[in-house]
Amino acid sequence: MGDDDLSGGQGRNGEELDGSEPPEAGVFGLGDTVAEARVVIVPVPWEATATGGQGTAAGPAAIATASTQVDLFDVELGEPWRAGIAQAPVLAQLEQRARQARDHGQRVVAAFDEGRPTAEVAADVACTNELTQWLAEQIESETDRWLEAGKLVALVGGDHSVAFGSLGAHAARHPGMGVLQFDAHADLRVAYQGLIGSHASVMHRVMDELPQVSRLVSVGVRDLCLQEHRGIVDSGGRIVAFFDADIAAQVLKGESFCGIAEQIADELPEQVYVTFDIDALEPSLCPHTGTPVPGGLSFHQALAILDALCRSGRRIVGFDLCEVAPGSGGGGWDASVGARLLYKLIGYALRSQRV
Ligand SMILES: [Mn+2]
Repeated sequence: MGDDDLSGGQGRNGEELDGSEPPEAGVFGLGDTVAEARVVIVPVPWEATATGGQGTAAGPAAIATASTQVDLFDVELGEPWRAGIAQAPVLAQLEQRARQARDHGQRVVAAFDEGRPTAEVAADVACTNELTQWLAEQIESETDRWLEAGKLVALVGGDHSVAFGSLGAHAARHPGMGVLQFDAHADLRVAYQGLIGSHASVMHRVMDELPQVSRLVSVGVRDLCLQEHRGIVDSGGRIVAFFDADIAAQVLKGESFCGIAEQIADELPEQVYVTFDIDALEPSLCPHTGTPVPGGLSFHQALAILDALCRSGRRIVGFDLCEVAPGSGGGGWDASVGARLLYKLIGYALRSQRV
């Protein structure tokens, strides 16, 4: 379709255009309202406790912008967009409180980095924790509201700590659910730097405060401390880690990745929440994320795991995508990968509803 031909021809999705299509205004260029859409994206531009590079607070907006370039037809998944996908507005007060949390949080992180006594920043720790708790409650009630309305909720962060509220809402509705965590880090630290809402301790918080979560299966982990490793070993099987090094070694020896993906799926119960930290992927796919680590999953390996989950008959009850950071240069690569991964997550989650 030429630029000067606006009256007909084919749209991005290959459909014949007759001028009556809905305005391509929303996420993925769709015109769905949140009321109509089966999938509701909840954007959480929040980044209180970044310890590495910054920028993930800009993730939701960058992904939304990049999403308009994603082809709506997907060779693997067909046409997920037909279910309706819409983005909810950013929660009231969130951006203002996110700025406050970031200012307090950065003072804590700076004191830690400079080796100053944490007592010096006790007030900042308290304020950050209070704001983090406010956010978790807001996200949990907002998520619950969408679940009550029968929506499939896709939370888009923000740093990984924002997943906690969404996990809480889903766990309450699906007792016994499992969590499939894609991540370079275990995120099992206990209140990292005194911050309960640190991105580095979000899974510890989940295991500690959400007894409805029967099992956590982590994939791609390649950066963790001894205490976190002990936490996994001592969890009595409630936490299962497929370390990146082990996966890489198996693949290098010629083992089938599809077989590994099936093993990962088999560790999970019937209902699964997927929490996807983009840094699980190879850093070339997320160069501006806060804490990139060499190694990691390829894009297709991550999808193969989601595919195995669906094939096994398990159901994805909800999911999030966190730590996508567009980078200060304005390059759109991180957001482009993020938007495509988001569309795949939506597609697999929808597919898993039918089985
Ligand atoms: Mn993480």
